[in-house]
Amino acid sequence: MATAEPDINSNPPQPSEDGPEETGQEVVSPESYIKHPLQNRWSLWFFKNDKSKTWQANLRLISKFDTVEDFWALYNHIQLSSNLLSGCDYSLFKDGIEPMWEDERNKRGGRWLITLNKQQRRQELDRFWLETLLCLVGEAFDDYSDEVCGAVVNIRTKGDKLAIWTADYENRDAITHIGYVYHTYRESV
Ligand code: MGP
Repeated sequence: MATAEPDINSNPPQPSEDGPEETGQEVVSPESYIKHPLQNRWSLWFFKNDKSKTWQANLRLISKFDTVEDFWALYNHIQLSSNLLSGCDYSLFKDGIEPMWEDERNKRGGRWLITLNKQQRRQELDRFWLETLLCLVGEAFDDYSDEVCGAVVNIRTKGDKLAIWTADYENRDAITHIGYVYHTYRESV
């Protein structure tokens, strides 16, 4: 797990009237320097449609993270989906699962797909994608979160798409629950 080191030397604490004068040391709560771990480590991938290359060769791993802070650092650093060129994708998958049908964990899987109309790119795409990301990293699917492999946003001229990829097309309870939570989460935010 990645954790931040407390920077104890750069700003030595000064004894104060109400502080612990005896030792000259300030007690720093771990909350202020330990990052908040996520249940899973996640990988963010980027796809750029270069027709001279194969589909797989156009896929690039951007970064991995496993803490709340590193998720936001990455999210705030990259372009919003609505600023990407048509033909591009972002994919967020659990570490160890590649964002493609061929991966062992996806082979028997399916997806919940949301198709957007052209106006929704400007008005809703970025919010929907952020909500999708938060559902994943926040493990919003209760007992069925293990059945989630990842999520994809496709930026397309014909209409953008968002999807959550699930692991087993035969696991009816899991698929229904994941679809229900995904739908109600988006409706409620
Ligand atoms: P797409 O990017 O999922 O959707 O698939 P798009 O561009 O909206 O096209 P449509 O077919 O849904 O209308 C486009 C193409 O990319 C596919 O037909 C495949 O050739 C290729 N492709 C997409 N995915 C997700 C995969 C994958 O997982 N593995 C491989 N090998 N090719 C893929």
